[in-house]
Amino acid sequence: MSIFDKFKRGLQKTRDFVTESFNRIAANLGYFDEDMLDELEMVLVQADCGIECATELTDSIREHIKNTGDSSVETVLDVLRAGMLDILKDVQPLKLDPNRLNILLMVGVNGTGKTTTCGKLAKRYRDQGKRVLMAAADTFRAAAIEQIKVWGERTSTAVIAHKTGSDPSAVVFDAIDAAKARNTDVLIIDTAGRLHTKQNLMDELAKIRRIIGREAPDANLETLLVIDATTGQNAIVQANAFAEATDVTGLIITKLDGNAKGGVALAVVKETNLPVKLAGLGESVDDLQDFDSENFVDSLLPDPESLK
Ligand SMILES: Nc1nc2c(ncn2[C@@H]2O[C@H](COP(=O)(O)OP(=O)(O)OP(=O)(O)O)[C@@H](O)[C@H]2O)c(=O)[nH]1
Ligand SMILES: [Mg+2]
Repeated sequence: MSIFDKFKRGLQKTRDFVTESFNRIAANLGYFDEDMLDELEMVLVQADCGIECATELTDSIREHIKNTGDSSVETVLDVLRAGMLDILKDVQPLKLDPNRLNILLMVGVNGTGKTTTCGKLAKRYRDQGKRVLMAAADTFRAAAIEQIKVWGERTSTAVIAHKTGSDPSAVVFDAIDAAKARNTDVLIIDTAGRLHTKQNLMDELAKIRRIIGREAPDANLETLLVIDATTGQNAIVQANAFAEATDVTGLIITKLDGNAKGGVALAVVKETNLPVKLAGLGESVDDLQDFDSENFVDSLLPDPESLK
């Protein structure tokens, strides 16, 4: 399956919603008037693009219509597409540095898909022939260590783990030690889900970061905030809080396949200016893709052929 097909399959619910809305609003007319543009703005809000984004996108359509007099459905769709691509212009895929240890630190609130994404990434890099190690630095939940070990078995990746309740920074310390000894290419660190409002948990994350800075100062560190697309606009609040507490270098947006709210990627990028690096498009090990703006936008918006 091509990458475009994977995005299309994952974002089908959002695309169906947007396509139906386009057809409902502009049915039989073939053009957009002011009221219809207001409706389109609401559709974008419902697809979770965020009010700011939705306003910016529809304003640029209004501007275009004013300048050209062309309000055809095809043109509106083209301008909308260009506006979305502009918001996502700084997206960059996750790159490993081949000459040093790469550390991927996964952070985020509970249940966003951190552990699953660790497993998917381990699979990706194992398939590329890299030396991969995982660290079970979620010592908070009893089942968490077991869960990452299962992913370790599934992907033939070694997992450094301590007991439940132990200090996650100590796990990270040992994992870095092991990574150096084993000449590891990629160390993937799973951490506990934490509410961005709980200061002690955010402090724990800062401690993990200090350990990495001290023990692996030369490593290429990516702190990846995992965001669940189905949490809606709360994702923005989380992203801002995490970005403040730790130097987040990129976003991973998971569960884009989950509902018709795929637009949240636009809202989060607009609000945080952080690059989206990866997209989670399903629960299986291969359902992780480099975030690709063109594929994303083309999967979110109606296929011009499907417009009545
Ligand atoms: N549909 C879908 N489900 C996903 C995706 N990524 C993760 N999940 C599911 O989301 C649920 C939670 O995933 P975990 O990986 O355990 O999340 P976590 O962030 O590690 O959770 P905590 O450790 O409790 O904070 C699981 O049922 C996963 O299968 C995705 O991209 N799409
Ligand atoms: Mg987890």
